[in-house]
Amino acid sequence: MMFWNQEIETLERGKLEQLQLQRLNKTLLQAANAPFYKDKLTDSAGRPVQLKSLEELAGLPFTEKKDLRAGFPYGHLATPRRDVVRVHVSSGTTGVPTAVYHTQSDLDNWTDLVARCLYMAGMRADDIFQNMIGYGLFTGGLGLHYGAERLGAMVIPSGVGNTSRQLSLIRQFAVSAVHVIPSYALKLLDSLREMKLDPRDLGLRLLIVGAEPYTEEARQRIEHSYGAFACNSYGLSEVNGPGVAFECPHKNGMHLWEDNYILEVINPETLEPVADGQQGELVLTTLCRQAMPLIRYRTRDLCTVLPGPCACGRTHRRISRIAGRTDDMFIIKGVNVYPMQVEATLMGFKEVGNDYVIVLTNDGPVDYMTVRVEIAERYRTMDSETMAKLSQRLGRALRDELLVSTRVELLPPESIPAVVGKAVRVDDRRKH
Ligand code: ADP
Ligand code: K
Ligand code: ZN
Repeated sequence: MMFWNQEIETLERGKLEQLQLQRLNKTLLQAANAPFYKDKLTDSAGRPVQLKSLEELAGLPFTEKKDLRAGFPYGHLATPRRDVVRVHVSSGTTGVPTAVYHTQSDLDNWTDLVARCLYMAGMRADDIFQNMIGYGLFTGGLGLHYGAERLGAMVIPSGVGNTSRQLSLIRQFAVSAVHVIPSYALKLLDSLREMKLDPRDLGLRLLIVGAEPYTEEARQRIEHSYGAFACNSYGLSEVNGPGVAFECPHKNGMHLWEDNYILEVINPETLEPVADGQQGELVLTTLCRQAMPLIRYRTRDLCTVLPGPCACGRTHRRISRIAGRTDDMFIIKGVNVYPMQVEATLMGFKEVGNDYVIVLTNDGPVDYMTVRVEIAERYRTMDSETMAKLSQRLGRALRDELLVSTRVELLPPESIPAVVGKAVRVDDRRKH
């Protein structure tokens, strides 16, 4: 058996779209119970908005992160409070928090989606799965936890931190699959080396890697180092968390589950749809949620829809790796730069180690970009002349890719301190 739910995963496009329309209209009725959508989803005569075709969705307004903030805490809740059994709250470090609510049926559905993803990636009931990711308000922990349990795998809820404990658990229980964020999967390689352990000897066969942007180059490094399939996992709390889009073993983009979400890709400036294959902002409409349906939610994540069918037989369309978030972009000397462009260049060099940070500074009106990057352990003893040449080569490669001159500062392995949770790629110290 290749599928968790063959009928849904391979549903013929026409039928899938019929199902979407039917679920969309149900969602519109449900959403209208939320204070935020009440007026937006009723016409002038007070009748609920219902659509005759999926194309008509483009006529409805977007929902944005700032709307969720403005509505905090209950503005987007579409069920009576007594039906809610879980809430996830965003960190709020960048401003007002946002809350996302789930009924029991929402949680069951989310769990089933995650199980579908994991099954697609090759996880089975005989796998031993270590969930090395934050539990609690962050959705990555509980989301993967329940999904893997549903599938029947044995779950070790190790959470984040305490690297030596994590590694002992992996070895003691002969763990076969883990869930990690990419920056930690790379950092872990340094710890393994220090402990004189070969990452391949851990015996992992599957790494579920997601929660933050990373490049194909970083994935290949992870796969090669651990000798395992590093499967890309995408999701966001606002529309559940993990389980939105996931790679199949063909590794050609992530299937986005269109029985649960309607996907659009728009130009973030004009808000017009872009063609398949062109990069834009992913916009999602939920189709199965009760407590907190979202209509045309602007994710701020940039990707493309990949044209053509996938050899695995699933009919749900695929999105590319996320190129970055619209809010990760920085402007330097008038040029727009995404951290992932820097990562893609760096990770292409075998001399480059496992962590980097982009530092932005200024001298009056002139901005400078410095890429501080660790060198790989086996090049630690490089002489100063070779070092200078390497930093020149990196500088040139970055300039060719970004069209901005960049200073490169080479650091010994492990000099950039580890952070708990998602990596911070840009340190903007500019004062204007
Ligand atoms: P926060 O917004 O606080 O980071 P979330 O946990 O909801 O909280 O994070 C979701 C975001 O993480 C996505 O919108 C996306 O930017 C990023 N993300 C998640 N998975 C991936 C992935 N596989 N590739 C790139 N970015 C990802
Ligand atoms: K089991
Ligand atoms: Zn596929």
